[in-house]
Amino acid sequence: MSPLEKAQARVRELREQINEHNYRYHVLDDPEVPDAEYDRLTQELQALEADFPSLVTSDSPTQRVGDTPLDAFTQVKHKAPMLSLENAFSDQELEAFDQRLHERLDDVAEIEYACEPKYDGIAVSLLYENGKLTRGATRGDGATGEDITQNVRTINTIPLSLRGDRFPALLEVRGEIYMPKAGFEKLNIQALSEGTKTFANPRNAAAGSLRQLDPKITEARPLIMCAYSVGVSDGGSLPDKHADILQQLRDWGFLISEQLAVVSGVLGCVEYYSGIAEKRNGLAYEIDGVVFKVNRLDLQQQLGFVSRAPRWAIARKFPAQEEMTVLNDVEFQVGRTGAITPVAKLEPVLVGGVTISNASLHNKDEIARLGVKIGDTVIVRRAGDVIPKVVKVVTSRRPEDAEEIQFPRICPVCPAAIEIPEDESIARCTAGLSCGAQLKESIKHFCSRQAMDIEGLGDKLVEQFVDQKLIKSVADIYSLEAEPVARLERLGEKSAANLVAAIEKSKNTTLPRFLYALGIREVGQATALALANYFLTLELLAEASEEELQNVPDVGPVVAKNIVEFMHSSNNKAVISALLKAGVKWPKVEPPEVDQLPLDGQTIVLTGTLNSMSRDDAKARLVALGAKVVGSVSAKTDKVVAGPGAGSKLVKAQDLGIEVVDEDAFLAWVDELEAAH
Ligand code: I6G
Repeated sequence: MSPLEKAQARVRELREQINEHNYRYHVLDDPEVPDAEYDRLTQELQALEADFPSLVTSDSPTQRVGDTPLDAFTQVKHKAPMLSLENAFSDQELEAFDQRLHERLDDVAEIEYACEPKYDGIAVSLLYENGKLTRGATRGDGATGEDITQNVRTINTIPLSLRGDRFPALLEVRGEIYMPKAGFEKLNIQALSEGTKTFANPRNAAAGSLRQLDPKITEARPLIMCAYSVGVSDGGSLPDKHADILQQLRDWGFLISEQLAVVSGVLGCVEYYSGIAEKRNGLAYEIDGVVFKVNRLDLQQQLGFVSRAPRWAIARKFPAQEEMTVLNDVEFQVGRTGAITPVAKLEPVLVGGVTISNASLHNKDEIARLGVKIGDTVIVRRAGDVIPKVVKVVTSRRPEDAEEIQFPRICPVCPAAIEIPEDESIARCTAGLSCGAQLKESIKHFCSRQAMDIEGLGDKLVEQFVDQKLIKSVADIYSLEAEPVARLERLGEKSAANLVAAIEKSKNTTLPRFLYALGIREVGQATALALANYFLTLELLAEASEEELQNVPDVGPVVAKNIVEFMHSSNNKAVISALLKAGVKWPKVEPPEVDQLPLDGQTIVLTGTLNSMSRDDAKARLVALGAKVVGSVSAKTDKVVAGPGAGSKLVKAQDLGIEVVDEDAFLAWVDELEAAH
């Protein structure tokens, strides 16, 4: 064998192996070899192709990314129109659809439906000629789309050549290209840190990634294609049921939905819809509904089409997660530590089945990033359990009299001034507990589950007690009596008695809980625990100097200063002494055993929104592992967990070279630590 023949044989072998590994990894989700082996095979193939350029073919796995950016996308006419789907927004509309089909198919007792999630992405058409990918196009207007061949080639779930050999000579595969939620979040975090444009949702991110003239940019984006039908096929045969065609596509190398199911009758469809609706938040990708298709192709043919949609398919849509509304005003809320949060007051709008009239605007930076003004039409998004968010301004609808959002100079609740510390984006009221809002929030914090844990003394009740001047400081909680409480709050005798009993019970606490409940700035649960373990008594802690405090693990100069200021304030001294006098007590603190927790000594910042859990829960898990969770990024921060909406903290972390992880990486990390501990 000549060297060229030898190379040719090896190249063929390597391509087969690489394609097979790629298929197992991306389509079957069942990789057989570690990534390192895959990389070695690819490198060997690259080297051989470099030595023997005549062996390079366009479907080689090394040829996914082209070198030359396009000047513009060209228009392509689809071989068969890409239709749209009829929508159903209720079970009744779905039943009516099934009923209509029965009227046309009078000899079918119950219709079998193939069910798939409707991915929230971009519909594409992929043309295969003699098994080779020759063209990728967007749906466009259904008749004509844009040629995005260079870009679709970079997507690993799109085979450059079909597997096996029993495929039609001409095959047009259709599907949806989408960006998984995790990839979208990572992309936005990166964009924030680089100061480039963020995307409002994964669908826009997928669309933006596909509309790149330079395929290298598309390649760097986490895109997936899920095949959902065959548009045209010629010179070969296909199975006679839709679900079997999808299985066939899978064998040819395409990813199909892992949620594909076949059900019987409309009741089966309704059940499938509610099953997917329940799973929706936990799916790795966004979907906006489910699609039902008559499974038998002969019945599909009998049913035919109405105008631009098949009669045999319907999309049962979820309530939309994004809606347009008007920003009527911005209010400023004051938190426990005086932090001022701008809250968008929106023209009420139904989003995902819930009426939204408020959405957080986070801080000054976020307002600047959005470029939002009062009077603007905005897009609000409520995905999963996440707090509603303003994601975009529809600038084309900006009224002439749109007003700039002015941060107040005076606290919206009390007469104190507001200051914005340098290098922070957070504005604060400077009044401390004499500010009614901070008082309410600190009492709520004092009563909360992780602090004094007073069952039944929830936020609403605290607000009423403060408004009615029954409580002027946390110490007043312990002089509440059942009879006036029952009378004043119309709580009823029994609830009032229960509340007083819960207050009584909370007197037996622990020193770490008590310290945390005091609400000293930047003293979270982990710091409170570290302080208790170091000083053992409240008296010793109260007398400690800033210098001594900094001997406590993770207490830096800022926290030490906060503690000293707090303990030296005559108002706070009086409150603490009243609490002790009321009978708040805790068992003697024993010096801790030296057994270390896995995150002892680590300082972590959570920023942005988490999808799978609340920030409190994330924090509790970290604290239980020994970490200290703080609110601001500094050189002492070990790690930053950044979700969507992360702003200045993320940028600061990047500037300081601090490790930043997304929610997925965070979960994997704590899961591992918890399992090992
Ligand atoms: O837009 C679509 C999404 C998903 C579809 C579709 C689909 O199947 C799962 N199927 C058809 C036939 C069409 N649009 C026209």
